[in-house]
Amino acid sequence: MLQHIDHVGIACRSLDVAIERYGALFGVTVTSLEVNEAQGVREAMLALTPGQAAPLATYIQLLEPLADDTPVGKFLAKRGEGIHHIGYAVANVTEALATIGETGRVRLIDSKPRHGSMGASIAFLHPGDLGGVLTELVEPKAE
Ligand code: MC0
Repeated sequence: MLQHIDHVGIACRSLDVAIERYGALFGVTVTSLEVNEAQGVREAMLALTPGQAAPLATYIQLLEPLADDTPVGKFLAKRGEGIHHIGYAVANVTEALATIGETGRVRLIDSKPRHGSMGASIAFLHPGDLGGVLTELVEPKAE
């Protein structure tokens, strides 16, 4: 079901500082910069495999909260900067949610897909049922 790591989400206080750091250290550049009001973030996607077709690409996703009372804002207050979640690519997020939901072993934060980075359809699974790892299913936008 899980095809590859689509992205690693990293919570940061300043997106600009984090983008500069990753560029200076690793030479990675911003593929996409977006504000996602529903998720409460300003975010940058930095491709590790530039040139790959979207379904195969892997990204570092830098996340800056839009406010303190957002998921990333609360995470920063409790834990500080660091890895916030892992996003796995799936072929069909609706089907993946249904299959995982049927197990009854994990709380589905999203029962239906939501809008994610770069036009992807996404859904989150609760970290409390996944060994403390906030897990995101990502169906990348078809090319
Ligand atoms: C919270 N917890 C985490 C966590 N965030 N554990 C691991 N990783 C995280 N990122 C833990 C807390 O430490 C706490 O554990 C418990 O979950 C409850 O935390 P809370 O601070 O009271 O927060 P809640 O319960 O209000 O919300 C937690 C929850 C939420 C994971 C349900 O953050 C959520 O819905 N996240 C999914 C959406 C999201 O993260 N959006 C931002 C990225 P203890 O042990 O103290 O009880 S948007 C994005 O990434 C998009 C745009 C994209 O990829 O395309």
